[in-house]
Amino acid sequence: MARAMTSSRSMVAESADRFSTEKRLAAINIIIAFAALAVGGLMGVFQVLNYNNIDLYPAVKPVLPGGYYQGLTLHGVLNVLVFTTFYIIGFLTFIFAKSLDKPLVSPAMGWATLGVMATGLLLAAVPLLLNQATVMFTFYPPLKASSLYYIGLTLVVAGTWLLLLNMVLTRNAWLKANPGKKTPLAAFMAITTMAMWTIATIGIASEMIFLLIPWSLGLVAGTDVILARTLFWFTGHPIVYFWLLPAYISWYTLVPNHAGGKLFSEPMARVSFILFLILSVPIGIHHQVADPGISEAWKLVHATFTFVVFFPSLLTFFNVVASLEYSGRKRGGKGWLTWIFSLPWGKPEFTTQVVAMLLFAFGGIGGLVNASYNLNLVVHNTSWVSGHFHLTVGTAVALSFMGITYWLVPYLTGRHLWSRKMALTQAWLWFVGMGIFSHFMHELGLRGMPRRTMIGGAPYVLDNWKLLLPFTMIGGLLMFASAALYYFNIIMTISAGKKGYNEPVPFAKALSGPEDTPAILDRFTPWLAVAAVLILTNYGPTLFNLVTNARLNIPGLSPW
Ligand code: HAS
Ligand code: CU
Repeated sequence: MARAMTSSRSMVAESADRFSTEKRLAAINIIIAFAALAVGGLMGVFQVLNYNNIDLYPAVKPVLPGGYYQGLTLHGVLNVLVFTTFYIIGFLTFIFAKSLDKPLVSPAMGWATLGVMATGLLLAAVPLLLNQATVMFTFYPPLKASSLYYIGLTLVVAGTWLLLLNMVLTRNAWLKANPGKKTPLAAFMAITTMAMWTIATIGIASEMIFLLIPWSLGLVAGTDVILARTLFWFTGHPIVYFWLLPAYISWYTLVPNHAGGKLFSEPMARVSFILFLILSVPIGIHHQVADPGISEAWKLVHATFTFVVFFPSLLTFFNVVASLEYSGRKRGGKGWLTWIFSLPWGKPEFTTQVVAMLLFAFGGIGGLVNASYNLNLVVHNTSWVSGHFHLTVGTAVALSFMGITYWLVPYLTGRHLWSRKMALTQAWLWFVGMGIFSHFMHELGLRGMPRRTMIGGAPYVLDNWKLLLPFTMIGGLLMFASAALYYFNIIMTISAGKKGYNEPVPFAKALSGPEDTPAILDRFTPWLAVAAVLILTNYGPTLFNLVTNARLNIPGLSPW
């Protein structure tokens, strides 16, 4: 932490400007995020080696007494809870304020956000490292962790609520000073993301406060497993859009500028985000198709709505590719598809994010398979699902977040990126490594390989898995090499990058911008009302049934 604070201080070279608080907050959050990813990512390498019977866990037993499953828990928690959340809070704080051209009204609340989240992280880290919380990032009961783990994660979530409050107050002040103006696109998207997320967290907060924390403290003897899972997925599905939407903010409001062009349509971009606000939460039961205790009818309703939430991503697909085509043609590109070659492939911040998009198209299509009621029964709990989320959160999100730092770290430090070539190599290595890894994880899942299972040394490994497992290792090692290049390049940038970087935040203009945006696409209340109605109809009966029939009688298990 102390080291993080010192380097963040050096990252914020030009301190005395209007946005110094936002810049510091962005820097510290992003440092914590990437520190978490370093450890979480390393655990991934251990897993893929274990798949291939290279078992490194005995060698690290003093620090990782829980072996494979403790490593897997760290992999999930650090990568998809800590890396994502801290990065997102830092990035959104910064991009929101810069896009409004107005600092947050309460810097103190900004620091409190970080303070509460960091305290939560420290509390959760203790049992995680002591092997007292080896319950995976989904912490399904009856697996039972130390209460510090649940309390810590709850604090991380509660800290994020403060950012929404700060954003709303800041936007209100901005609207007063700018009557009749539309909220700038990136700021609008940042608030929408935080509003969606805050509604989504009602599930996990209730699960923690009413079930898991009292249970882990010994105040109640048991818990209700299905109620706990249902509250978890109330948050656990929309959390994936909480991870994705900040990447979308970059694809819409920054990447068209990196590409040398403009965003195709701002109104369409707003429609996409409003649809996410409405539709992200009331579909979480698609993670529980195989669970008992929930009626088939509601499972089908949630599956159907999942197909509807495909639509805002298809809008994004169209809008982003149209923006890229505009840029490619503006740069002299011709032909149906050959304009693609005129895009600025030598720019790391551009290429990193566009290759992330390419893999995301496949991750998205796989999502449709998951969402189909009958097909879900084939892929659920197999390594297919791990293949799916490594393309989505592991690439669309994580690789885009790296791509963003290729301009943001120079912006925050005033130093040029140390090596652009190394950055480009990093992006393509991730693309190839992840492409191989996730393809074979999908295929192994179809052949019945379970997820979240120590495959190395297992007696039931089928011959037709053995043929494919080495490819997961090749993919994993390529990603490891990519990550090593990333960290090396960023550390060299901060410590030895050429001074004198002085570019503005690269916001893109739009071909069809605020002037074409109807007022309803800059409002929140009507859409929040629609969201509330859909959540009540889609979750109301199931939750009512589970709560009224809840029996807190399942004791905890800590089998590690
Ligand atoms: Fe998912 C399971 C369904 C998206 C993450 N998902 C998971 C889990 C995770 C996860 C972590 O219905 C496992 C949770 C656990 O531990 O159990 N998912 C979907 C669907 C979508 C989807 C329908 N998932 C995501 C995203 C994630 C994510 C995004 C993280 C960020 N997922 C499911 C289901 C399950 C599930 C079931 C449960 C499975 C089970 O049984 O356990 C959709 O939202 C996807 C829409 C995406 C698209 C792609 C659009 C493409 C774009 C890029 C275009 C640009 C290009 C560039 C191609 C339609 C926007 C062109 C370039 C040029 C040069 C021209
Ligand atoms: Cu989901």
